[in-house]
Amino acid sequence: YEPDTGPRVRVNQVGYLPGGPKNATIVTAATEALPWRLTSATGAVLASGRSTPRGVDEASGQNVHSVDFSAYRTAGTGLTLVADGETSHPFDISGTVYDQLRSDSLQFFYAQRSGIEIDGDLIGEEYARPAGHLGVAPNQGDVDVPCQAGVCDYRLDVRGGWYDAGDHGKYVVNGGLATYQLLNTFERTKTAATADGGAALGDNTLRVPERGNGTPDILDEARWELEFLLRMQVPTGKPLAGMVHHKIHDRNWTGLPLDPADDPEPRELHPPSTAATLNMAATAAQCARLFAPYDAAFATRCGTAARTAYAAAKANPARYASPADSTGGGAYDDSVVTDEFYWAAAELYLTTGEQKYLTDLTASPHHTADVFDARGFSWQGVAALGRLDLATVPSGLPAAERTRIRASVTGAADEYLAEIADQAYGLPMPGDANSYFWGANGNIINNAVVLATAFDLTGDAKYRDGAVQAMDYLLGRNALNISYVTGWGEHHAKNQHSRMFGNQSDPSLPNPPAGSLAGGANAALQDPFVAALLPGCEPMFCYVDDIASYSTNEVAINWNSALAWIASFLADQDDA
Ligand code: 9MR
Repeated sequence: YEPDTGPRVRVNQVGYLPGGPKNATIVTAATEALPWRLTSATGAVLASGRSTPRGVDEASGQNVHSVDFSAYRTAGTGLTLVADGETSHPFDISGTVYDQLRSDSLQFFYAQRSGIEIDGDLIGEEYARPAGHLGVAPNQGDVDVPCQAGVCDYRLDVRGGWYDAGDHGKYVVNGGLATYQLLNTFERTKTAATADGGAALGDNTLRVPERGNGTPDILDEARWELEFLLRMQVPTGKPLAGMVHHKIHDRNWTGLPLDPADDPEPRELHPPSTAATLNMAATAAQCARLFAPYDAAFATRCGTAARTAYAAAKANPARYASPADSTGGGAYDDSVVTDEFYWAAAELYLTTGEQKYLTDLTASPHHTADVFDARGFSWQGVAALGRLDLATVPSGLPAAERTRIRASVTGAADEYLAEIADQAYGLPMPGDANSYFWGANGNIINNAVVLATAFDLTGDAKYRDGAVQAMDYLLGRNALNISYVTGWGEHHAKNQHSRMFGNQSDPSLPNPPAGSLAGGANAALQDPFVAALLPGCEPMFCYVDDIASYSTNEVAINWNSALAWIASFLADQDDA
């Protein structure tokens, strides 16, 4: 199998910010510097220079050169980069390249909503669908859901929330990360200079049914999941009261395609877990402080739930979801929860200012540890979430502590910058196969989030420029010459694995909406389709835009939440 990788000059197919970095990669046999030229839509030469030979790139196995045309800063559309007899895909230079990506990436969450009719007037008629999983036949959930055998003797109403990904499961652990990132995208507008007070994320900025209700739409979207997370809590008077069920999903795996409203499988609650309980505690604590100005009663409900969940987790610190529990839904197992404790204590401290949470926070092994992994934070490793919020959200932390915490963010960002400089494709991850795993596109963005936060803290443009380079990789500057975001770039992913979208499985279905991110190259080839198609692939080539490949090409809330965060940050960079 030979993928069609198009022109050998690789660019960010969407575009570059006028004052930002402008980098490209040439795949070539040449070992000496090559001349390049930047051309306008009419063929005029706008800039020219010589490439830098980089040798063989570890992640792709290709001999490559890099091109830096950052010095050219004039806006334009339909530009191309020409080198070695090849013309790149066209791109723009514009201060608004990312503006629409902010709303497109957030729109994905509305498309993933469970328990509500999806309104075609808001999202496009092709995406309209009836409410799923409200207990209307043939659905069997999610308003009166029993537990798996032997897990509990009660039933819960756990309607709502977002479908996790291409399946119809709803997992508290992963929902927690996505909710954090949406809430944090909003919270950033309160502290970041370039966010201009958050007007772009206010009410009436997204196509959601709640628009115009006086609450910022991104909070309305996050609330759809928060209400679900709160419903997953074990009721008072029951065993493990205050803990949170790990997940709810179908008893058996279903096939593609399947409209949520047509899913006939029994739905079941899986055992409460410490990780899920702390994910709810952390995000409910964020909810309590962010909703206070808009809906005091909801903020109070969140605050109470966060406190009771945290206390329950402390009383039950080692209830782990089983790695074997992956029939009908993903396992999302995690047997190290010290990071979840740290994150939840941080959020509760930031919300309440109470000493007991500060005590737990400072006693955590993560408080002084390096929490920023070279390969990004994820649903399983969440200490960075607490650290980023401690660095950015105003609190009563002593000044020296705050300084130390902020220095840990910029220190990690410096390491990601060094990695970017090392990579011929400019991504902030090491070049070996270990960086290409299931959902790594989300982790790549999460490293960009750390870079962007370092920029917010310091105003030093090198950090913003690092975040931009990470996006270059996702939007086309890569070995496959593909943009991993549907609808964005000349050649983009559009056949992501999903039961709800995808005309590869049913010609009457639309592909995922614009702004949907694919999981990305995964050298472990963890689905039968890529295992058969791509044996021996170089890491950056271990991806295919086919609906069958769930381990490289699925949509998911945790990677789209990363995309929404960074798109919102980049849309704010008007001066770059
Ligand atoms: O993103 C998850 C990845 O980190 C795991 O390695 C993988 C296998 O357990 O599962 C991924 O999450 C999937 C989940 O299990 C079920 N819904 C779809 C998720 C995205 O592919």
